[in-house]
Amino acid sequence: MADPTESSVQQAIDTIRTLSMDAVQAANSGHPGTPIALAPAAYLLMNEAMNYDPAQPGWPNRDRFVLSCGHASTLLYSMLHLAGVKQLDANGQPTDEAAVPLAHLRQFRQLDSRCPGHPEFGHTSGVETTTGPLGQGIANSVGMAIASRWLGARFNRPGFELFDFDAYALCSDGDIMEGVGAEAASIAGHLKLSNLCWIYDDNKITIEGKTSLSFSEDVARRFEGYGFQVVKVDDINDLAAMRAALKQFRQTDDRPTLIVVRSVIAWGAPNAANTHGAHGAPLGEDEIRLTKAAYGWPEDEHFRVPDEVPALFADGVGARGKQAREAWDAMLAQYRTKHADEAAQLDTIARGELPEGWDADIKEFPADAKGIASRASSGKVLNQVGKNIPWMLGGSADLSPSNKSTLNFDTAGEFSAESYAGRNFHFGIREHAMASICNGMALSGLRAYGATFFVFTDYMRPPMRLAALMKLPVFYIFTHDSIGVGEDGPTHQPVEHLAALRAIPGLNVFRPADANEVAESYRAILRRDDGPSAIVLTRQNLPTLDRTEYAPAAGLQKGGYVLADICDFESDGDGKPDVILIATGSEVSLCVEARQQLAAEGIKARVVSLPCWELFDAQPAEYRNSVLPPEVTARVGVEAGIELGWSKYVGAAGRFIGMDGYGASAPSAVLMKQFGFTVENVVAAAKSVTG
Ligand SMILES: Cc1ncc(C[n+]2csc(CCOP(=O)(O)OP(=O)(O)O)c2C)c(N)n1
Ligand SMILES: [Mg+2]
Repeated sequence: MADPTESSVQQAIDTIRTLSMDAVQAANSGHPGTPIALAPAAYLLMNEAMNYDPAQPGWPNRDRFVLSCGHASTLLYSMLHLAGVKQLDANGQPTDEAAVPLAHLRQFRQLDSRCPGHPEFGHTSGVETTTGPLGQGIANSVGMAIASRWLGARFNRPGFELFDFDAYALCSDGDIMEGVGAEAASIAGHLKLSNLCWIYDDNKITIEGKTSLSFSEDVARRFEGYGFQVVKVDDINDLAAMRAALKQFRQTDDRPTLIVVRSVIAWGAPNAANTHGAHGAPLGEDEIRLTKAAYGWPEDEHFRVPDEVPALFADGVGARGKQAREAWDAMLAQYRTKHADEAAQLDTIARGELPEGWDADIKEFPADAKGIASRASSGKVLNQVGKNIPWMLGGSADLSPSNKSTLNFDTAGEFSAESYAGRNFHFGIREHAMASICNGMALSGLRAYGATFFVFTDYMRPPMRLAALMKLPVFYIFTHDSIGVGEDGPTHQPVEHLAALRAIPGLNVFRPADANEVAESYRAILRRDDGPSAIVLTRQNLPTLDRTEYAPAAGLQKGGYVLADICDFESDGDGKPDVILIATGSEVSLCVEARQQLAAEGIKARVVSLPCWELFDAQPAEYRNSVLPPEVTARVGVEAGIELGWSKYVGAAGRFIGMDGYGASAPSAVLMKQFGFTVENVVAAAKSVTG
């Protein structure tokens, strides 16, 4: 194809601009100014720079485009429409249907449109990640760049460059101001991710007005300090300068690139340009007419797509991407014959499955009254499964010795700028970016995990929520789960955190009672392919229950199960318990002991272990009622956390033993006693509810 003329490029850019303003106007809601301003960058990326096949937006080695400033969503939708990106089916296979038909763009922000207010992964093919919360997209893109490097290091062979994709992100002042962006940039620079390119829209405008209200740092120097190459472009409409900047990125192989580009929000709109009003309100029909006139566009036409524009994309990214993807397919076919095992692994990754027999090495923990901290049993199980799942990888925010989150078998290795094949990550003290990076890795097919102290989940809540929203099978290892932390005191003792995580729809939260429940938790977590999970673990030892005496730990798969029943009383009465003791994690063994004491006094207690509320609540009513018979209203709930949420299990007639304030600095055993987590207290509560 001959190089397109500058006028045809300009026409394509103006089509993106006008589609974006028309969509916002039709919705009477949205953000027109930034899509208008950034249209040249989006055009050049998609149609000239990226290795991307619109017919196969799931192609594993495609370059990624992340719109981190998700409010500019119409920019992405217009581009996906014009490039002719196809929608993928539920199995990730391309269909003939457009991902963004014009009819959907006309229905921007309306129910069931493929063009929701902010881009949603899984809803619209071509949307690489859900964005809107500023800072998340750029942090995700670091995870994608990492995934590219890791896949390359693990799977490429001489003559087979299967993975070398780049990750591009468009970002705004908000992305650059948010702390998570700084954390992510810091680690990206450290890891020398030269396949990462952020284009920062330095438009000097945010919602409240000029950035001078709150932002005066030298962004370029900051990023140079992180180890980025920084390229400045004075005007986003200077296409030659933009092309040169993108070329400079591609030619740099030792560090990531930040392109700082000046733009004018709502460029070309005679009254709205360069005003903060253009950020989040429709331009209005009159201003749209004036703006279209300024572009030399028919003023009264809406959603106009000149025939030449889709053709330009078809000749550009369409042709280039098809060729690249077909060459890649051919390479993969060859690779299959030479590296069959690796190819089979890639197929398994693509299907979102795990290798056959991945859990075969999980060993049962023998009964042990002294027991083992659940963080320690977790470390063992993590390694037993990790060995068998080559693409399970992750690390801690500088707490791996405490979190027991290291993969310590020979082939695991450490991920660093010098070795991208390693599976142990050092995220540094950056919990927020850690979880966002895990999302980016998961979006690239990897089974990523992050670890820290449970109390610091507050630092990583936004990306956990997004993992749940995007249905990503990321998992989190959280240790030091309660006042059982002991001497570190209330700053390090989670209290409301279980309730806070359970409040996130789609996040499965596991708090296993002993080592065998830990093992079962990993089974449940890794088997899940449609959402994130957290495992919440103790610092202190927990007895390993004798499963010949108590119910098998496999009961965990249903979220909750009868651990110890009233069998001692079988000959006596109606077979129903007098009282049900319900607990999670470290408090389960208290209930087990309390049951024995109650039995000595002729009170029939059932113990229910309830390690995962989300799984339990998803069981049929019949099962739930068999565990917690509605007619047995004498119930005691025990958990070293706040009561929020427990009423649905303990009911109005029940009692809850938990925390209603912060802990204190003292040895763990002292605190457990001080705050009422004793067998006596459980026994007394049980008696009080049985009246
Ligand atoms: C974490 C987060 N905080 C706040 C917002 C609400 N919000 C949306 S855009 C924006 C700032 C707009 O300024 P900028 O990022 O420079 O985007 P521009 O208007 O230049 O496109 C804010 C505060 C958000 N989306 N995410
Ligand atoms: Mg801005």
